[in-house]
Amino acid sequence: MQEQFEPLKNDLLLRAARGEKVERPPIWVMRQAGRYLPEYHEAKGNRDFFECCRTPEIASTLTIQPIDRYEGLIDAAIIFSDILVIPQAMGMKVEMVDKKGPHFPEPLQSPTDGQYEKVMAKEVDVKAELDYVYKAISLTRFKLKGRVPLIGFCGAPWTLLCYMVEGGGSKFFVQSKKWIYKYPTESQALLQKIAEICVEYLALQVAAGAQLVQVFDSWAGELSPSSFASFSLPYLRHISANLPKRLKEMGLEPVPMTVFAKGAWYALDDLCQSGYNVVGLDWLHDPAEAMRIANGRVTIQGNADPGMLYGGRPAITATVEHMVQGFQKGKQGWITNLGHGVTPFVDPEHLKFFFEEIHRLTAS
Ligand code: 1CP
Repeated sequence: MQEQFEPLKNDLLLRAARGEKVERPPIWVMRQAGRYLPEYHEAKGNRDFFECCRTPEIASTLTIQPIDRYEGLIDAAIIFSDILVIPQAMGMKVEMVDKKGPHFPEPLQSPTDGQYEKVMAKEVDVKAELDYVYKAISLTRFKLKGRVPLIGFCGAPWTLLCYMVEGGGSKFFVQSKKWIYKYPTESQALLQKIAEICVEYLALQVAAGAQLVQVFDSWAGELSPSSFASFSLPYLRHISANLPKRLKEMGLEPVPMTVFAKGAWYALDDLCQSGYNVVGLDWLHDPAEAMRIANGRVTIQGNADPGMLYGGRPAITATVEHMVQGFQKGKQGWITNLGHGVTPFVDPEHLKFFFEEIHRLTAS
């Protein structure tokens, strides 16, 4: 499969992820494809969000839009998809409601509600159910012609459990907390099942052409340090321990792996030895302090507050200066990113200025 693609012209991201010395830190941002871009709305039209994910031609177009717009400024593409395709593959219905976000009409209510038993009993054919993602990845690799590497991803077990029991985004996480505190054993069985699907799903993304994979634990910060240790970390570790084994079985080389556990500042030390090459950070961390804790064990990815993009040029320059200084100019061990995804109302020109400032301030 891999031979059919043009050789990579820019491998900065992969080298930095492996901890090698680099000329400058690589740059990309989470949610770089999406609602803040006028060309996204134009290409999407009034198509349903998941229909875009399921149509390789559209998914690849949306993936490449930021690479074209920010030509020469960013160093990676991330496949246009969503973390909620795994619950869909597990047999749950998920809709994307315009301006509101994801909605599960039938969330898991309790271990005896019938839905849970159905989800646990279903043997998921990860290859067949998510075939459209692999096709989108291969088509995108083909269309990228080696300009930048392509990142594959999945949601972390804990974050996916939250959506499956809450039925969508949440403010108080009532159901998620009910599940882990009232039904810990059944929660762990579900987390394990999701983790196994994640391994197979990421392996098949790599087989299709993904060159680095990221696991998004967007709701890690809702857990306490001890509940993170019971309900998130073991499953993140399951993925990092088993993905390389699965790739080997498939006759494939390992790829760098990134974990992004948003809000889990208390777990940085543990995350630095959780089997991932890269640890993504949100903006609750001070860059210099995070580098001190990481102490060369992993590459750090992050971590500007996406909100500073609303502050205009002076705010962007000040944020980049602080970050570049804390991450020691990023000649080793730093991938530049925001601390979370680009938000919908960001001016694409401000994001461009953010990229330009990183280039300017890391040039030596
Ligand atoms: O450019 C990219 O980053 C690639 C595409 C991508 C990724 C990596 C999308 C497209 N979604 C995701 C991951 C994702 N999806 C996460 C993890 C990252 C994060 O924390 O931001 C999460 C939590 C989701 C769930 C989700 N999907 C939400 C959040 C809802 C909530 O609970 O607050 C929303 C709004 C979506 C829809 C979505 N996914 C992606 C896009 C472009 C959109 C917006 C769709 C639209 O309205 O047009």
